[in-house]
Amino acid sequence: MKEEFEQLKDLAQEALKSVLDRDKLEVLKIEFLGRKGKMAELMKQIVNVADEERKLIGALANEVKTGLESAFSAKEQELAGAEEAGRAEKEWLDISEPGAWSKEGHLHPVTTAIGEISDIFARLGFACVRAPEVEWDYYAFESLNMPPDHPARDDWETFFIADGAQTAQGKGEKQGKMVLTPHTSNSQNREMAKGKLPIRMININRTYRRQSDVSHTPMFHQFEGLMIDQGVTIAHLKGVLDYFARTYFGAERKTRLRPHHFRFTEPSFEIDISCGVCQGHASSDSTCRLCKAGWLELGGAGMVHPNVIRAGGLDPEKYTGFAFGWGIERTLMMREGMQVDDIRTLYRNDLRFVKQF
Ligand code: FA5
Repeated sequence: MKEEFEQLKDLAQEALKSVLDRDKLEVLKIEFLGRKGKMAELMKQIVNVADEERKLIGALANEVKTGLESAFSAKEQELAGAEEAGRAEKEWLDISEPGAWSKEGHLHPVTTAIGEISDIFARLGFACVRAPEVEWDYYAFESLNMPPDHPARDDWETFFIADGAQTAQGKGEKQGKMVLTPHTSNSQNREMAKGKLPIRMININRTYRRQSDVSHTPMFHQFEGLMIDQGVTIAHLKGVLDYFARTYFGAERKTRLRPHHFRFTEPSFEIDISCGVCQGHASSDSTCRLCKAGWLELGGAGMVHPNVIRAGGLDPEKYTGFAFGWGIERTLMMREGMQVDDIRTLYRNDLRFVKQF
């Protein structure tokens, strides 16, 4: 039996040499040292050995078993050490490396423009006010010298949202239909009716019209300026518009006032600015996708009509004033370097576009 124990020892030690991971080591350990393993099987046979040799064989068996147990535990430690070293190599952390920044959003260019425009007018003492987006016909049209069946109202291509006769019941408000306000001029009568003079206000709001093409969106923003006091003249209007154009667009951009007709101002103008896409070079011979003949219309302006001042509860003999209403998107598009040749791009939610600003 002596040889058999010696062979078992050699066999186990040979097998140990080729083991490379702890799972295989465990399997091998069970095979040799487990309860039903090779070592246990061999030890069971010691009872068959002659009495005079049994003590000797027993001692040898114990020696082989202890030797193998030590060899297995040494291998175990060796493999654990190697695993640890491998993990340290794979999982090391450079704590001096800069962290990964999370993506930061920013304001939409239209929102930024609204902030900048408000700031410029604030410097001239124009306070921000807000008139409703869902508005009574009265404030959107009638108080602005446009009676219900006046053809001029067709120009505004309005979204009507409810039958005013029903909606207004019991509310004590000025009646008429309800509309999504097609312009910010609905703030004029509301501001005058507050009776606090002089008025220098800016109303920036969303406005709605049934239009969609390269220079029109169904929802857009306007800013409305209104100044009412004694002795306000067209020279004040011109000064304010020029100050805004120079501050927002830069001294090199040109503006022009074109005679126009609005029911709520007299005289009335349209304000144009030289186009930032073609730099004002388009003419009837050379075309620009965005503008007409080098100019883009930004908005309207004029001296507030006496009927509108009267509707606001003020005396037009005593008070005069000017008003203007511009589109924010168009204003933004005309800015140096914007190069946006389709207004709808602003609202397509394409991050490749928005991230440029
Ligand atoms: C008006 O809305 C007048 N309320 C402006 C006004 C105010 C005149 C006070 C006199 C006194 P108009 O319809 O022209 O005017 O529109 C003004 C500006 O809004 C346009 O010049 C343009 O810049 C912008 N605008 C109009 N419709 C759209 C649209 N569908 N999409 C984008 N911008 C638009």
